[in-house]
Amino acid sequence: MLDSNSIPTEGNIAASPVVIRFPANATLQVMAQTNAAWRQLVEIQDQSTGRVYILTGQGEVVPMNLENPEDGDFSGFGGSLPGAFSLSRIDDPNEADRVISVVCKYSRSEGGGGFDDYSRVRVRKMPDHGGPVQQWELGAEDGADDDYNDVIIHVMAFPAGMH
Ligand SMILES: [Ca+2]
Repeated sequence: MLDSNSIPTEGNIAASPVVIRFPANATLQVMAQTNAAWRQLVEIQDQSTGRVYILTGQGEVVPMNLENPEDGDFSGFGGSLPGAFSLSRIDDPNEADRVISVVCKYSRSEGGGGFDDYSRVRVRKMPDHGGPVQQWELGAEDGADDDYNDVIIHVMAFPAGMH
């Protein structure tokens, strides 16, 4: 397990799950797309709420589909963008941090299911230039060509007051 607080800003390659830690009072926006011939699946677990978000997709430059939006705790922004959703902030003052874990899998089968293989994931903490928004980019590689874009996940944490 890789904690994003302990990695440098340049690319790190990790096995799943990748862990991202951000302030609990931030709203989180997640955007995901595929660039892959094989079907891709992303499991994002919000360790504060226990909720798990399942994204699937396949093809070149295709926004991933959130399979279980009924399970979400969403804020009002971001949900109208293809491949994007936003998690509401936590107002509990005792919770300083919030953690999500991300697992990327893929399937070589043509039918449904069969997500038996784990991708490698490269994580970049994007420079914040002293600003309040924290950003991460995750690139998953399913082993076909080492370009680390089979899934691209962009995570942004907006501090309270910005949304
Ligand atoms: Ca690839």
